[in-house]
Amino acid sequence: MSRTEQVIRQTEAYSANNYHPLPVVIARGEGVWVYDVEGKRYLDMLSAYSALSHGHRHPKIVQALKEQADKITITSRAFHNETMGSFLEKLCTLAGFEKALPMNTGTEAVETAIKAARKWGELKKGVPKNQGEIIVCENNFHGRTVTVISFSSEEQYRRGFGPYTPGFKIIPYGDAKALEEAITPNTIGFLLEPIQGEAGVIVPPEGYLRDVRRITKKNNVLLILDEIQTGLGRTGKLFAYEYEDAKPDILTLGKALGGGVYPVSAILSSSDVMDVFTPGDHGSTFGGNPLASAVGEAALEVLQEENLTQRAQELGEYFMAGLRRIASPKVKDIRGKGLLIGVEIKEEFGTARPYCENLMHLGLLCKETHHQTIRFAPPLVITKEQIDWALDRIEPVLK
Ligand code: IF1
Repeated sequence: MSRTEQVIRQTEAYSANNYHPLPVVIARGEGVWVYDVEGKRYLDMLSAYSALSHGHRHPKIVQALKEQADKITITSRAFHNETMGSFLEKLCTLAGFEKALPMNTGTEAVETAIKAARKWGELKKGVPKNQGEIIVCENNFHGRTVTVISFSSEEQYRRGFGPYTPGFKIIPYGDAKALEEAITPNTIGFLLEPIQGEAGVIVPPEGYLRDVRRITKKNNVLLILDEIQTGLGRTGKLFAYEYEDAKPDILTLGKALGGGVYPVSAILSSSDVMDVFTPGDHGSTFGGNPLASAVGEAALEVLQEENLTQRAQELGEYFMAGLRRIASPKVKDIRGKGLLIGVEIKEEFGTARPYCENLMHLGLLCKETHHQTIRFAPPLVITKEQIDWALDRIEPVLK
């Protein structure tokens, strides 16, 4: 039995069966490359769903992790630590927000945003107690907690997990008129992804985010943008909302904020919103810990020093053009922004999974989403030559 089969067997013997991974066991990673237990090399075109925008084990980020690990790692928020303030100042300054609240996973950031919006609705908008409503979009993905899947439109993410948290209304994505019609005096927020990742890299119509920003402002509704996947350079802008000047009232970040080495997430907002939290209202054992803060600050420094946003813009256009040049009759659509790209396979040519399996055999790792779409989201440190290397393997598989 090969090492791969041995590890997979052991994993399946003891792990809940909550994923269906490709049959590859990754043992090492460096930049855009990962190596399996047989020593085979793969180009990582998934980047852990955009948590690895800086590439695997970026030296400066690993260095920050190691140095901090030799000083102090966890303190809890019962005491101050010397790294969190510095990290949050850098984050707020870079993103242009007054305040941040650090958490660990993306879902926790989304839950924190929901709590902030609900309390703001009651204290500042004057919505009657427990009547606050948050509007969300069909095919949203914002995480896996019970409250967050309560407003998912994907049956599999909900099945068996009820009873569900009330207070959410689902409208079609990309339709500003539907938003206008859904708003009531009790609406406190509108939560959406600027580009829907898990739904299959769905880019909304031109002008949608601009309209949404105008409509929410006009109705005193908080615009809550979930940039956990699209944020921090992935789409060719620091934040995807910049394409349409749709700066939100609350921004959720995660994934790449941890530099590919540690779970780091946060919400960013104004003092007016953030001040609804008073000591003891909300928290987390690990939120804002010294390790997370040191890594988060290094991730932001590398993002700027290596112009990762600019790279995503230029290399995303280059990659998209290369994919379009393949012109495979099996491809229904190629969409995305920057280095967040989805290639949709026509249903008559089967689902995307076999294409991902074929690409794996050719040394390229990617993942299907919602059956028909192959998602390509390489680390933002990828080079043109590596994109050419990928295209040389994608072409025969798509054809
Ligand atoms: C899985 C994909 C899924 C996210 C957005 C919040 C979260 C995510 C926009 C929650 C997380 C991950 C979760 C992972 C697979 C991946 C994913 F969209 F990226 F492909 F599931 F849809 N907002 N997305 O994309 O962040 O709590 O996971 O840190 O759950 O299977 P998290």
